[in-house]
Amino acid sequence: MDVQQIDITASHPLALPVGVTLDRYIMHRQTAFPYATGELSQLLRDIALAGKIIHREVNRAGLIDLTGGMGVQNVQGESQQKLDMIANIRFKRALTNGGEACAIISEEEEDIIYTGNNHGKYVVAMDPLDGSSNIDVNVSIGTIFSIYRRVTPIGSEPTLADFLQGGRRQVAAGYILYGSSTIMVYTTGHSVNGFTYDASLGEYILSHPDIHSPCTGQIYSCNDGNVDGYEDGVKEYLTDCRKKQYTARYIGSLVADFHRNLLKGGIYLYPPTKKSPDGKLRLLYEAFPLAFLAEKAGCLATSGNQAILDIKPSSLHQRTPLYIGAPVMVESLVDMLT
Ligand code: FDP
Repeated sequence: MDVQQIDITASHPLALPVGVTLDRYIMHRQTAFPYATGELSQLLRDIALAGKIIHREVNRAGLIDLTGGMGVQNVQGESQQKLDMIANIRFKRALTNGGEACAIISEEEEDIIYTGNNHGKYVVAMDPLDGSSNIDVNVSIGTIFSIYRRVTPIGSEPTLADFLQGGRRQVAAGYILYGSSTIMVYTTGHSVNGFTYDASLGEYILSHPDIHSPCTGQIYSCNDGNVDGYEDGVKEYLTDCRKKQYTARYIGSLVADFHRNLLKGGIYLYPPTKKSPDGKLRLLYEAFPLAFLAEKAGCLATSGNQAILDIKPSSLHQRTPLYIGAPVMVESLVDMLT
């Protein structure tokens, strides 16, 4: 039988490279810093691994009875969904087994979670699965994480002080969005990069290198049902957006709304409301990580009277108003606040 020879050169479609994997990227970045020990790299890999497991669970949730509530409330007084609990367990396990995190705080638990790795140099604040109200209806949800180098001595038991350092002390922050595809976006304080998960390979592939957000945009994102309770400046800003015929887009999953606006240019607003006079979103594991990442991508994040990253945290589950997105839009909103 004649075997036909196919000439597969490097430019042939069959020979195209799959791209840079997250592991390779992390390793490459690590070698750029001569004193890097690899512990932060390992921590990021642990988070990415837990993200793969959540991706799997989210994708089959409707098939294996993972939708719906647990019938209990979390520390925030919100009803806990099965996937919330599963994500919490997965992340705790990945970070505990990975060995680099000495403690974790999570939206799902009131107190500090001690991993037992007292020799670990890092602490992690996280919302394992954000956007719970979207879980049962196949709408995008996400994980948000924030990493600090501990301030207590290595070998000792971590304390509250390790978590209340302030947003500018984060060494890395990011999110994993489980959407039409799963993407992990993070920064270690330099560039912001996005890695799309290829489930057939089991690898995240660099798909959004060096993200720079547009300096302005035409999308505004807030819960319109709450507008009556917003302060006058916010109402005025929204009226202005409507006059300019901007586009209203609100998924109700912070990660998804943030990600869209980061790429397309826009502003996300969660002002104080009658129900949540201090704002709804949590400072340590929602606002801080997204603000850190936003600033590195050229955006701004404010509570209305100060930069989110300048807020001095005082408790683990503290809330804050949040206005985050394209700098021109955030600045013009702030100008209208009294
Ligand atoms: P959820 O309560 O569904 O977990 O983090 C809280 C959050 O979602 C954000 O993801 C989302 O942007 C916001 O709350 C939605 O709140 P509203 O339903 O009040 O708009």
